[in-house]
Amino acid sequence: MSNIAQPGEQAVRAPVTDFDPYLDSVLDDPYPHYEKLRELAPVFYLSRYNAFGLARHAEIDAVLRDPATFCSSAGVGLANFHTETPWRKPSIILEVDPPMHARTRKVVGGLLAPASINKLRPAFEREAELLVDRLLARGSFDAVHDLCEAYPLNVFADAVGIPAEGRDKYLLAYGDMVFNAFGPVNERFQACLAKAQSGAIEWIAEVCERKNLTPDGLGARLYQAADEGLLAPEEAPMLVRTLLSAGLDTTVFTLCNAIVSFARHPDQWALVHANPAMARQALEEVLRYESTFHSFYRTTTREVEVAGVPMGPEQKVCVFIGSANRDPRRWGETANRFDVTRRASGNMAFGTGIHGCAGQMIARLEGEIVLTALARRVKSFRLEGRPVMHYNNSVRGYKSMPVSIIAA
Ligand code: OVM
Repeated sequence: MSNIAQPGEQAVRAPVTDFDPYLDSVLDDPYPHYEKLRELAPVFYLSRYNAFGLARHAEIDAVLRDPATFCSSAGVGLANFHTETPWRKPSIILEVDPPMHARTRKVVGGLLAPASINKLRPAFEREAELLVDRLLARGSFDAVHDLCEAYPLNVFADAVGIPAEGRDKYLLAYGDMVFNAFGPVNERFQACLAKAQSGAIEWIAEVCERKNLTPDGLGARLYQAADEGLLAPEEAPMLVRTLLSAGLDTTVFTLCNAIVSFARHPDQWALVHANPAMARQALEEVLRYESTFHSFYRTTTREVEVAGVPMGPEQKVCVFIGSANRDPRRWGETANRFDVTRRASGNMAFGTGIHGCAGQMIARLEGEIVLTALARRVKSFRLEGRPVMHYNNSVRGYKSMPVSIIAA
């Protein structure tokens, strides 16, 4: 830590830190680092990345609710699209500002609203039951591959309406790249891009085409919205791409974070097992305690002060939502405790404001259904080895997790 600012030309009136949020060692356990950042100041400056940083709930909330000042159209990663070329065509819902944003968001918001997605519940429940049947028969398995990946790759990809062929090979690899791209162009980004370029990017473009989608899925409904004039024809495949970018890795990792949290806190699983109706509330606490998405950026559109710190225009501001979810200023002295009885709503796992996750209800639906199916039939989880982290620049999850389960 030093207080000598290196902001390019002008001095930064915030504490400067050489903290690197993207190191493996930080991603292993970011929470002690977040605590230091929250204690350091409401606004700090990340000298390695020439970006401001926010780690407290209140300031993050304020920034995310002010899209006119903290925009998304310059990219929500470290790269500034005004000066750097993005790795793919910008998203027409994530990486845009009002008024453009309102139009695409309305279509996707409607598509993923409860009234629409509640129709998916019976199929989602049936698949969860079948999956839990198979896992109970096996007793021990890799929770990442056999449960947390298997379920969304099956039910969510079916709901979108893409072919089964290629899902396991390309879908998660593509999302891995999308979420790495919200961080710096580091070794992790480069390796992931090389991998995505050997098939996944092309495959995604192909399955987003109308002719490759089932006629009744969420993807087809985006094309119908274009037919109705709500979207330009070329916008439909872009928004199918959004569903596939944002909807897989995130739900997979959320399930991973749920399993690891319950395996490590058997008393908390006992509560959910005793009362499976708690599943949705328990999921919310998982999302708070082990946020799936950990950090992303906004870009200033003008001179502005945050907590007394002046920022110029075109400044990147990193919001550590994984830290907001552990901020004792918001959650009290028990912020670091996994407690499924807590009122965890209001957490930042899905962001907030106009860009708050459009898919959060379908994400919760999947999580709730899987946890409910497990709660009814699994008495306990045991880790049969150390879970192996999946390192990504902005999302937190695992690549393997050997577990055994005891039937109720
Ligand atoms: C998109 C997109 C991709 C990833 C995440 C996301 C968190 C949106 O392609 O629009 O929201």
